[in-house]
Amino acid sequence: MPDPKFVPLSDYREYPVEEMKRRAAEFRVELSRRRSVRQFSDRPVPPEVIEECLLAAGSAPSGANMQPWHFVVVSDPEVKRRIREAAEGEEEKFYRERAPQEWLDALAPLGTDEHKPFLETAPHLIVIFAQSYGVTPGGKKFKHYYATESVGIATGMLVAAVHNAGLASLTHTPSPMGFLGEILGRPAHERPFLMLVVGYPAEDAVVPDIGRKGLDEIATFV
Ligand code: IYR
Repeated sequence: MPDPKFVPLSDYREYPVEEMKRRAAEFRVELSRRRSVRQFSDRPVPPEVIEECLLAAGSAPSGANMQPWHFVVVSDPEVKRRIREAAEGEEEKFYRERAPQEWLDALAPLGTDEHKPFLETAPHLIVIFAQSYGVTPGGKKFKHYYATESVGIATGMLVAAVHNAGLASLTHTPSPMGFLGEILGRPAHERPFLMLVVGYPAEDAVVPDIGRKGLDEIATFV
């Protein structure tokens, strides 16, 4: 095992307390403006923006720094069409047969159904894969620690980066999602984690009239 190597923490920045408070509040307000959008414009998005957002996501912390994620950016209309077809097939079964009434009741305020036209309208679908293990160039497998947690963090950072760039997104998880690995030809050690639909919102986009929990509901201070 090689000895650990260290470098100075040269990129850290401390802010004066007042500035720290202002930055914390401003970031909170900025992130609070994010909404999950289901009506997208087909307007193209500069590819550099997607690339920057992916690099931001890839800076997430991960178990043993294994970075157990892979992002597939789908922009090809034919591949989007196949994904929509497969997703709507699963969603139809979900809404008609699989989902218990309790789940359907919980989804009612969102007004969702099996139709997913945004999977073709939006310019990009970013399919996020989690790798439960890595493979060396020689074909040897090695375990990825906390892969799910790590990929969840990276996905959250991707959602924030996309919002910060001024684009809308939707976290979408058709269930089961195995078809994504097949359509996109991903290796066996990758499982689809989530699909992020990305683009400009449609001009007439609407969002459900739902709220967020307050601090006293989401946090306890001991
Ligand atoms: N995957 C379905 C159902 C769905 C499930 C949850 I949990 C949501 O937050 C929203 C939808 C769909 O996309 O319609």
